[in-house]
Amino acid sequence: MRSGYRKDPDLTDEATYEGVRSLSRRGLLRLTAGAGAGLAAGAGGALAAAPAEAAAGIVKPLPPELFIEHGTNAEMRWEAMRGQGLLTPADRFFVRNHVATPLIDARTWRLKLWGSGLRGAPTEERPVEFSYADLLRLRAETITAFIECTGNGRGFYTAQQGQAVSGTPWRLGGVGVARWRGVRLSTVLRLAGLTREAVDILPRGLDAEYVDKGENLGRVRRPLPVAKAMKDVLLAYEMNGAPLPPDHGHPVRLVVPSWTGIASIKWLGDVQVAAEPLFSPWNTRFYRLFGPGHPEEGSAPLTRTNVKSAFELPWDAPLPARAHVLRGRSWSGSGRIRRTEVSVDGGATWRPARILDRHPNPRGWVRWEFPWTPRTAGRYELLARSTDETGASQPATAPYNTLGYLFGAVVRHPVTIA
Ligand SMILES: Nc1nc2c(c(=O)[nH]1)N[C@H]1C(S)=C(S)[C@@H](COP(=O)(O)O)O[C@H]1N2
Ligand SMILES: [Mo]
Repeated sequence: MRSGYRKDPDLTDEATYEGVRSLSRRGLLRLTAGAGAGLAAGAGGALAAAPAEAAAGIVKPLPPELFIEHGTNAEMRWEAMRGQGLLTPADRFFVRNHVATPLIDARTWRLKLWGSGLRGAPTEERPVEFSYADLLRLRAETITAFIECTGNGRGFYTAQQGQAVSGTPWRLGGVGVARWRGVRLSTVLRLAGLTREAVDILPRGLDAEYVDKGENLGRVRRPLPVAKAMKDVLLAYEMNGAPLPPDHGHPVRLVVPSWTGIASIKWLGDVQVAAEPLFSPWNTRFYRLFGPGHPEEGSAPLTRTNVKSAFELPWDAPLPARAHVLRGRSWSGSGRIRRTEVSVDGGATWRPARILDRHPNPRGWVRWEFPWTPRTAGRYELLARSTDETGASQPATAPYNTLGYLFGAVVRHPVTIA
């Protein structure tokens, strides 16, 4: 996103703020009608297609050829990206739900901002409010960015390193890249009267309260520094050119580029803005590194994701003994991928893959390919490792942490040549 920050009117001025925010009645009706029509097609279609016994709390269909179900979550099978363009279509984008997808009516939905970091310190009971139509009326921005779960690859701590960790044992399908359209969070924060004293915000979802081992932790919410909030965060209402689907945060979610997925709060309901640091279980008890080598209270809260690479192949793929072009993708929360290498002999020798995207998106992934003609039948392990623009690469082993976050080691992908 380009910075349009300075050109905006002085929105800390009350009159300007009201002028920009309030809609003419005609404009409001037009926007609401448009949004309503889009929603009927989007949400209604997904609901109608969902089988009655759909996985716990997920609205969209989860055909087994596209997804692996993990309780309230669904992981994308990597072969589902084969033949796709840069974007992950919504029908195969992974879903990570702490509880269940709520169905929210965009016409009555309001985004509420409150707290000591806003001018006049509006309270939670009397917040600054924005309707869906208000947001549609503000200048739209589009970004292409991945969202990746912090636990993506967690299953390999156990499968590859023999270590016990807690949490969903994802393979590498807890990631997707979409084109998100919405309003910059910075615009809305400034309209709401952000002060210089504000340091943290706390966006909170409208999904049900999360109960962890019998303890009610309240609704999903995770503090975000104001500095990141003002930099490149989007209040997204569209995904890949369609209204945000229910499972991905309808009507509005945050998209926090390059940061761990939990930052991108779905079904956004309210945002506390504070002049002091904020805490929730999602930046104290979860989403830090715990275990040997880490302080008792854990590492600093996790922010950027690490480098990963995946083949667009089924796990344990049976392949005929002939010429193949292996394809895959690599991504990093620290910027562009510069180099990808592949090994077809279990890591003994490596050769460069051909990067297919000439101008890699620092917030997305790159596609690559590698020709391979296996001569003998049997089981092989395919490995891919990448290096990003900061020089960060993928080690052979991921440093252990009890919650199994940030598995950035090279994954050994089994295939059988028949
Ligand atoms: N309100 C709310 N927001 C949420 C979550 C959630 O359970 N509730 N899960 C988070 C996590 S852990 C991830 S990885 C991403 C997943 O986004 P997706 O389901 O659209 O792929 O959403 C984040 N936002
Ligand atoms: Mo996540």
